[in-house]
Amino acid sequence: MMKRRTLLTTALAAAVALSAPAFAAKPLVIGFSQVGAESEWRTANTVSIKDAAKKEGVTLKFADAQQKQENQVKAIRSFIAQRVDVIAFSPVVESGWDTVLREAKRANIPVILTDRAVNVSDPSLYVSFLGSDFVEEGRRAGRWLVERQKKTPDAALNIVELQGTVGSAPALDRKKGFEEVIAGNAKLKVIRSQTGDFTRAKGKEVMEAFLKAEGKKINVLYAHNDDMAIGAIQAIEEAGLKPGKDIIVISIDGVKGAFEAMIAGKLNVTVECNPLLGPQLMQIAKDVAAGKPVPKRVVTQEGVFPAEVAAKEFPNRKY
Ligand code: GZL
Repeated sequence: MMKRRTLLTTALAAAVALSAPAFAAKPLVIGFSQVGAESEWRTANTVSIKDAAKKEGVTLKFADAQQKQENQVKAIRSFIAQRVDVIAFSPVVESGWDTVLREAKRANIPVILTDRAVNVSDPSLYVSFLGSDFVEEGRRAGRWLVERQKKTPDAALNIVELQGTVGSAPALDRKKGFEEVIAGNAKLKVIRSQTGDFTRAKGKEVMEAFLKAEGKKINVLYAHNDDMAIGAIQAIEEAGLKPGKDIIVISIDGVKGAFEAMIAGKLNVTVECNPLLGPQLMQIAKDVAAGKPVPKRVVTQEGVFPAEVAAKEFPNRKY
């Protein structure tokens, strides 16, 4: 009798185990507020984040702010109302985030910064910042030019600068790093500096104004991203000058368009700024949600690509 009862109990337990659906953990829900779609870099960044979320089975609520801070604040408030597990965003500008990030903190929703930094009074308002060192990117651009200038030691080089979005971390820091390196070099002088808002159209428009005002006095263009450089290259050609020769062109990002311009001899160097942050973002978000410690700062690894290596490197480019 005992034997039969044990057999029956075992059979019942097996039946229950087989029939009960595997207890699937609820998928992680991340609310992501993206700057916009202003550049090749941004497009690659968005693709990386969406692909990584899909691969990790993360539910991604994605909002494009069209480069407006008020849209990012609205999106973050919406994520709080939806009780997402984690909020991540690339802040379009550095300041103006304290209030909404305090609301996220009060709601116990951790915030991860990707790509760009914020200026907040309380660093506990975000758990981690994953992105490039923009000051170093500006230094790398400056170092390339200092070395280039040594080839013509007696020539003074007048530089025009296309800055990124006003108030954004990459614009502030890339300007700072570049100036730090060229400071004290009497042969290198920035004669005009204005924002092109990281877009091709605005970069072309501002370069046209620079050319109108300074004409052949311009020896170098330093653009805070490849998209503005590519727009400026069109303006330089339309002015009857040769970009990459009559005007040295230096830019940052390392997108495919920059490699194509270097191969065509129209761009002299691009400083890489890696947009492929998706996998690292998903890992940090999962760790945060699981209550694991995460690094406060994760700096992405990047290089510098002068025109001489563009053709060889191009097939390896992932964005
Ligand atoms: C840099 C990123 C910048 C890129 C631009 O991490 O924030 O914004 O350099 C993009 O191309 O628009």
